[in-house]
Amino acid sequence: MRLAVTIVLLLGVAAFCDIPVFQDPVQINCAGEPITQIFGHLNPWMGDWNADGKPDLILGCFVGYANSEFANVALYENESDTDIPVFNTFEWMQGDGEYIAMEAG
Ligand SMILES: [Ca+2]
Repeated sequence: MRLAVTIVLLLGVAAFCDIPVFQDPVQINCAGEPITQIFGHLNPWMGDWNADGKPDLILGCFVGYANSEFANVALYENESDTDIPVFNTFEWMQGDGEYIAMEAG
């Protein structure tokens, strides 16, 4: 009896849960090389930063190369005219002439 109740409960829970379905992972490259960082903790966001109609990659980095004591934000402008983004360069984002930075750690 206990087993039957457990099975019914599990089936009931499963009926109301949306199980996420993901596509296969895709490696993102810049100039043909994988976008990586030694310390990891990358925080990507896609948005049209320069308002050209193409989504750009904005990447929060745990430790930036612009200033190793702070986390920085890298901007990869999308150069593609198709639905598949192409990134060939990046720059550390700045505001008022200073690198955008947050304390890391
Ligand atoms: Ca854009």
